Amino acid sequence: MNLSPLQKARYAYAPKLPGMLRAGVENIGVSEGKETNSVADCDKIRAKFPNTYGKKEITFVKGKNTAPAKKQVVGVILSGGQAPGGHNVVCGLYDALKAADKNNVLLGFKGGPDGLIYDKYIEFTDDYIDQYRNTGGFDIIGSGRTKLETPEQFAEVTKVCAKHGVTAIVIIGGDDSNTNAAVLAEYMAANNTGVQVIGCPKTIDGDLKNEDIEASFGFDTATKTYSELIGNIERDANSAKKYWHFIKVMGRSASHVALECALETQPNICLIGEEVAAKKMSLSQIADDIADSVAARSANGENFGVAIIPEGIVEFVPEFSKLIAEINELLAGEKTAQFNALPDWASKYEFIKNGLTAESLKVFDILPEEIGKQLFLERDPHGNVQVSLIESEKLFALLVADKLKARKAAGTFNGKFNTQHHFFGYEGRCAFPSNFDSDYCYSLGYNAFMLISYGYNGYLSKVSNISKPAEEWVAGGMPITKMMNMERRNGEDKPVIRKALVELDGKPFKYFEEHRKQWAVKTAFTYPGAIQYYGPAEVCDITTRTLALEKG
Ligand code: FBP
Repeated sequence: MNLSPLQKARYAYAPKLPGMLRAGVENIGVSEGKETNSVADCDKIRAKFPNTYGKKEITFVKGKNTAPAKKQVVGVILSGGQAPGGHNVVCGLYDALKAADKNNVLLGFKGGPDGLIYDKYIEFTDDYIDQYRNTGGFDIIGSGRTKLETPEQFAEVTKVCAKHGVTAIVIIGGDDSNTNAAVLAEYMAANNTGVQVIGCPKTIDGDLKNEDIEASFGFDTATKTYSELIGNIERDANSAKKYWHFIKVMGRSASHVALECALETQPNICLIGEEVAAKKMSLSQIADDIADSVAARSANGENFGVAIIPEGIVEFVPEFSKLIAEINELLAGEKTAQFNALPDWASKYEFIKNGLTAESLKVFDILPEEIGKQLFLERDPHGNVQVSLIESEKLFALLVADKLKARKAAGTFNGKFNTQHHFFGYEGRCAFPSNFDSDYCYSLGYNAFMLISYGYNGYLSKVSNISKPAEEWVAGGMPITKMMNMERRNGEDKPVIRKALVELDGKPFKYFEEHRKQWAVKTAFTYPGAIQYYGPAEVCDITTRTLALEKG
């Protein structure tokens, strides 16, 4: 393999563990805290998880390791979208497991949950693991989005575990994957398989967090990567002074990524989906707000700017999500083929016009034609519009252009509005993990093994106090059921980990809200630059503005 100088250097990086995990596995004791309850719907969650509900919170401490001696064969999977640091979770898990006993085995099941169901795996060795230390990506074993949730799947997984003598499974994933980890843990306990299940909190979207999990891994590196790019664009905009840049960033169901990038770069505009939903804003209102910023800046002679748009924004606009729901109905089942067979856009438009309510047709008619067509082109395997594929960065640029045209005609706008569009998502998901994510992920993996060795089941590996230097981090575990509540999913009430949306009364949003009026008019850009891996800790090891503000 050809290695870049940075890759060679990163192989040699020694991730920092929390203080209490530094003395070696034989010197890690455990302290059990209070019994736990789920965040809501306690009775219903308890009824669904009779074997794993209400367990105690765990903190590791410096002291004698009292875990029973046992040979461990651990299986690990990566689940869902890539997030920087996933490799280090596996490396931390491997190192702890081998430090406890050289005969312990780590199996990597390939391609996500499918690997566990269809028994596709590799056994990790030192040589194999060493190629992936402190690197981005999930290519060590691959990932997948199969949901591990049915009794049939669990039965297959149980067979695979029995075949290899697997004692524990580690699931590295987001809120849905860890919900499934909790269900699998309960199944394993109810069926006396002896297999433990431990989760690790992953997702660049940042929406797997709560009072116990301060951040999901990958959010730090991904947002730093996007912020570097946004800062570079801001500097270009401020140099050329001729374009408004509309930048969509990943983050499907929550706007944490957009908010963090805005805190890092101080753009003129940043939309926050949760606010749009709370204020029931319409597309037209949002476009008007952006047009106000364009006009105010133009009046100051600044015909340029930067707007950040979260990927999931359209789903937060009430009138738009209603339109999408109606389109999904309109094209359900056979009707897609009927629609596709229509010869031209005019006849397709007629079909649409007859199928939508007057209210939704009005919204559809506001959309630029190319975006309107996108709603009918891209369907997911369940026949739904793939909202994340809608080019919302273009949508808002076009809607703003329309507003400004009208203002020009009315004599209230006299400036220029030329746009560029960008989408930053995949650019950040496999970046070399920052020092923070390298350390945090390695710690999560190491800690996951400690939970296994002490016999815990249905826990999420928890490393907290992470806005402080790693020495002060606190390692432990939290029953996943503590993070759960009942939610309506596909027409059924299901126990799920509560997804963390941007809190409009939280400190990160409040800070943004206090400053955004000024940023909308003045050029107040900040340029974070590239992630630094070597140098002073205050440059290289600091984590996100979101976490800094949340932790005060
Ligand atoms: P996870 O929730 O699985 O971590 O993935 C998040 C994400 O990166 C989103 O930001 C994005 O919408 C999605 O994955 C894209 O995934 P895919 O490329 O599989 O469509």
